Amino acid sequence: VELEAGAEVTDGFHLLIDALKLNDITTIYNVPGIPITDLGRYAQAQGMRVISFRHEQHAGYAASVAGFLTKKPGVCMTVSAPGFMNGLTALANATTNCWPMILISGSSEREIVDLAQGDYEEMDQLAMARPFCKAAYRLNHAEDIGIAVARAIRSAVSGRPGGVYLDIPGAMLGQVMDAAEGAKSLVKVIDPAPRQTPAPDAIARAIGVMKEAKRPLIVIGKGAAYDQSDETVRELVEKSGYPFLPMSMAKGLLPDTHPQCAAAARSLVLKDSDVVIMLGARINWLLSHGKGKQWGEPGGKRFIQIDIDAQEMDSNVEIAAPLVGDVGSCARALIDAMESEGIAPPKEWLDLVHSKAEANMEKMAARLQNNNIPMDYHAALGVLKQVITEQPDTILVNEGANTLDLARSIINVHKPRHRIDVGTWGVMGIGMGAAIAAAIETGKPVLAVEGDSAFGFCGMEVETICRYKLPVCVVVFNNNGIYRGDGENWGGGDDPATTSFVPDARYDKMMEAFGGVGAWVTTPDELRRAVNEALASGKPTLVNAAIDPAAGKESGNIGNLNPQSVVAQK
Ligand code: OXT
Ligand code: ADP
Ligand code: MG
Repeated sequence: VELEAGAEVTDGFHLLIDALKLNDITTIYNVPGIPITDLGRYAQAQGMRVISFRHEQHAGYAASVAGFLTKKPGVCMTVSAPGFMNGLTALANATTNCWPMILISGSSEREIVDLAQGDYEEMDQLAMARPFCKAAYRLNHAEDIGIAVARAIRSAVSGRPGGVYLDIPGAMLGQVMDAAEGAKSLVKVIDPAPRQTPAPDAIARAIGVMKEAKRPLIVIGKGAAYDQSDETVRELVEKSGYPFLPMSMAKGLLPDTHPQCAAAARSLVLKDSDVVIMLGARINWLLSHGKGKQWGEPGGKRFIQIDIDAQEMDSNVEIAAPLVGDVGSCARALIDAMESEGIAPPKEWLDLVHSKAEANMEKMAARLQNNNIPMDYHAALGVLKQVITEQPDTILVNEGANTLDLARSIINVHKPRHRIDVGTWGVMGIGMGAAIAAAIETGKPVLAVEGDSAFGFCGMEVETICRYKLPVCVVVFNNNGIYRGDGENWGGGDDPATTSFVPDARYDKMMEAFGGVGAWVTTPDELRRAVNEALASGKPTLVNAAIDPAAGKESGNIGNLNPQSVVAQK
């Protein structure tokens, strides 16, 4: 580029930052190093929030969760090859969960990489990224930054959201441009995720199915939580009168205490319903693919599916009435069309669901009261349930196996997007990244309920939590292992069982090592006190809760997914 002498100039570093800021992206989840160290520094200097992590996977998870919470792409920034690959897991996880995220990674000299001449951290990152995301772009020239960032944003949030990769060869950052030309090259994305309204005939078809329903159900998924049409969803549920079943991260979109909530009658409603409205939820493994004995008589169901992605229809079972569009527009169109149709489910069905839910809740309530030492999951989760009921603004982060499955059914969620967990892949290690993003993006207190194994995947990020003084209380359910702490060593040698950890490990000391508060608790009362103190003070805290090593089940609620050897020899 020819520059006039004395002209004001800009460069790749600054154009990239300006392009993000122009599109209201104000936070970067980052791990510094060659070639993006100064990019992070300049971003901070230009008023962006740059949150530096200890490992890219957690920066990436944080970015993806920021995407889920805000409907704007969360941005993660990494160095080349190994840093890029550490971030790639999170990018793939974002795409799998339909969350918008942009992974920006520095990369090595194109000329050297393409000739495989052994550059510093050489890797063809663009090619590597492609299968793991919705779209992948490389930026070779500073004058293309505006368009590249615009494409990345639109790709991440439009249609079904997902991960986008943006490859930044280090040399591009140093390219110089005339400042005025540079400013003109930037693009502000207009209407990045246009609303998609369903066709009237598709709505009429859905109403036709609803009119014949005797035992209807609405399954609400995290696509609906993402859409943020909270009031419209509530109106659809309440005007239809249908019982609703929230998927894990859709809990709280309507409060779990809502009279139409069928969470505590899950088996019954899946088996006995005749018409099911899927609202931003895929019929995947989490719903047994819509088949099998969980779903009752084969052919006994008709599905109405609301999804932004037309390709999702008939993925596992026939969809009688596909409604392709965003949740808010589809729900609104259904509500408007329903008014004149007198849609109301038979009272016997509602009574049946209600009485099953009540019975399950009563059974559960009794189990939460116990004072066993060591604590079991129910006693400890009973305490946390009460804490969240008293402080419903707290965002709950949750991972583990038993710690996850039991917390999901025990802890009521009262507000939309106030529960973040392992998502579609059941991934361990999302907890600290999710907690950090939740605190940064919402400013609310966060309670992260973690299995001791789950915590181990991301535990070093407690330093990040302390460094940024985030109001995060981590509770580690310490049962000395994966699923259970009393695992057997089938080989009979001296090594610990494959699922066991050092017993009574003092994870609380990790938090203390970085200036946070640590507590080791063995009773429900101690747990309650420690968590309440943490939430009141807003100080980074780790409560290490001793849980009975014999209390858990193999793989929690999904033990049926474990293959069995026919050779019983151990
Ligand atoms: O109706 P019925 O009678 O059936 O009863 C249901 C509800 O009606 C009722 N219910 C209630 N009753 C009363 N009151 C209320 N309020 C209420 N609400 C509900 O309760 C039952 C159950 O209801 P639920 O929970 O809604 O339904 P269910 O049947 O469980 O739902 C099915 C699913 C599939 C939707 C649900 O189970 C689900 O969402 N599951 C997600 C499971 C998941 O993703 N698990 C995580 C992965 S497990 C495994 O892979 C692990 N690994 C391997 C690994 C992973 N994952 N990642 C990586 C990167 N590397 C390795 C590892 C290492 S887990 C793991 C670590 C585990 O150890 P930890 O130490 O961390 O954890 P601990 O186990 O605690 O030791
Ligand atoms: P859950 O795990 O809660 O069941 P899934 O992640 O399986 O939910 O499904 C979410 C679905 O929501 C995806 O199929 C996705 O295409 C869809 N989706 C995402 N955003 C929207 C939106 N704004 N409107 C409609 N559907 C959406
Ligand atoms: Mg455990």
